[in-house]
Amino acid sequence: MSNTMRLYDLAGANELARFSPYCWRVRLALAHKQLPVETVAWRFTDKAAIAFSGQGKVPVLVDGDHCVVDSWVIAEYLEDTYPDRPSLFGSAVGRSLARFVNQWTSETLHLAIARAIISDLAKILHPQDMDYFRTTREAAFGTTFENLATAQVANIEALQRVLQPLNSTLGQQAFLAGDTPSYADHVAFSAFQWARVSSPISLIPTNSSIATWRERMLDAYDGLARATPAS
Ligand SMILES: N[C@@H](CCC(=O)N[C@@H](CS)C(=O)NCC(=O)O)C(=O)O
Repeated sequence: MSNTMRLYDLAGANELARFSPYCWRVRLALAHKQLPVETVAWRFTDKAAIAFSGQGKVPVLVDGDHCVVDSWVIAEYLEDTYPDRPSLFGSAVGRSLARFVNQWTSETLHLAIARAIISDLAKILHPQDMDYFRTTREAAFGTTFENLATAQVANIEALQRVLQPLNSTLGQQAFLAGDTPSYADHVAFSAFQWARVSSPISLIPTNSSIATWRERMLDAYDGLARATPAS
């Protein structure tokens, strides 16, 4: 496999605005495993650029002759292909529990965050993506971005209830994985990185356990996530 992998990574109008939570999971996993990567800025409507992967979503990771898609599949690929590097899961039990965090984040946390930030996110997209994004996401949410913007305060309040178990857990330990971060942290934190890059609104109280953990994750891996500017 090659020394430097290639990651197709979702970007906004500003090429530095890398906002995909799924791509962030992979970037943090690669940093954790100390594997260098070259990212390629990709937009939602650049389907032709990733047609070689056989599907239309990022992350797409190219490692030598291997092309791997889907963030969870990529995490398992990295863990199993590079077992001599720091582990993403720690153990078989850790892998199974990280899978739960993966599913909870994708199926519950993302929806709650999206309702709060999507009207802001729509404004940072590349112009070529704006119509596509509005059409597909308004259909998915069954309402307009304008209606979601009007309900932003209520949606942020609803998010706090979703976040309660995450907050109480992080009140008792520095990271979801314990004393140091691993893939469960990469997954959950990437949702907050998505919000940070996409929207100027504050989703969590600054004195909360999640906020303290978020700062730790922004500093992790030599400040990889912090190096991407906030919205
Ligand atoms: N299950 C996939 C989800 C990937 C995904 O939904 N990626 C979004 C960007 S965050 C995407 O590429 N969407 C393309 C589109 O909506 O057309 C994973 O974990 O990687």
